[in-house]
Amino acid sequence: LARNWAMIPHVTQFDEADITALEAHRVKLNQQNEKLGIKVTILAFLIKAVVDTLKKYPEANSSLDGDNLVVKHYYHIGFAADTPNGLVVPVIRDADRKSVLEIAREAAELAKKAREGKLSPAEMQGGCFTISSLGGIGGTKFTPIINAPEVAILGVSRSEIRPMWNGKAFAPRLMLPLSLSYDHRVVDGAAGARFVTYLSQLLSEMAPAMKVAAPARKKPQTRLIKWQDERAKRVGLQNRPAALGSIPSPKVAAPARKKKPARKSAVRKPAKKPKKR
Ligand code: CAO
Repeated sequence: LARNWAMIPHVTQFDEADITALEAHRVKLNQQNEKLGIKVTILAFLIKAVVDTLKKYPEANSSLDGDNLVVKHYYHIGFAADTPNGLVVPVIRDADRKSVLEIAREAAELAKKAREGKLSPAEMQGGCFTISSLGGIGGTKFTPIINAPEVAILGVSRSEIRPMWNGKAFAPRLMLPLSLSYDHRVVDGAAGARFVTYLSQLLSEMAPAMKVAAPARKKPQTRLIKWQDERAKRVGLQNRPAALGSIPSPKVAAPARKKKPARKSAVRKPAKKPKKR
């Protein structure tokens, strides 16, 4: 770290994300998955949001190899773990292909192994970007040191409820402090600011999006139908059940046909006999 601090021109950009909705979603998710024994902390959401931000700003997903900049198209995200033997950085590989629950489970397993000193070298190699979360300990802001050969690192401090102006009044919001340190040879100041602004927006907005896509636990079929109804509403397909695939949806299914009464014209009166003269 001392070498990185001395050799890399660091700039740290600070921001904060409104995670009020995300925190409510996290608490609910943990209640739903209590029996599975998976505890989701904000770290798992941060990893997901960082992956999406790296996709939008790929220069932060790179490394300097001499005069060459190697931009990566995979997303192995490291997270700093505090252990009795010092700092280690286990890596969640292919985080873009994993769900929040999978990431939470893997991060907890890796953190446990790290504390027990049982991480293999392979589990600490190949990272593209690192997150250093000190939120569980405390503090308001800090400047993380880049984990070379990566070119950026995200520091996360403790969230707190603060009064935020919403245009009409102050409202209590849960704010998460973020600090992005980046290698100024690779990432310009404007790009660094855009990166952390985009990340902050994603964290603020990701909870409603996840509610729709949340994996069903007890009654998957029912949830799937609900999800399809949501999708139908969004794309205006309520009246076109065929477009929703083969699973019947209670809202979009055609109502059962009633038996039609016999048509009047079917009951014919006998033709009048001509009168005898
Ligand atoms: N704000 C408020 N609370 C937070 C939080 C945040 N930003 N981040 C975590 N918490 C809470 C968690 O929800 C959890 O609360 P409960 O116990 O009530 O459920 C508690 O703090 C402890 O979380 P944790 O730290 O055990 O779990 P995590 O997934 O957030 O972090 C790990 C895991 C391994 C990153 C962390 O334990 C750790 O080692 N952090 C230190 C990293 C470090 O040393 N960085 C410095 C490197 S130099 O740049």
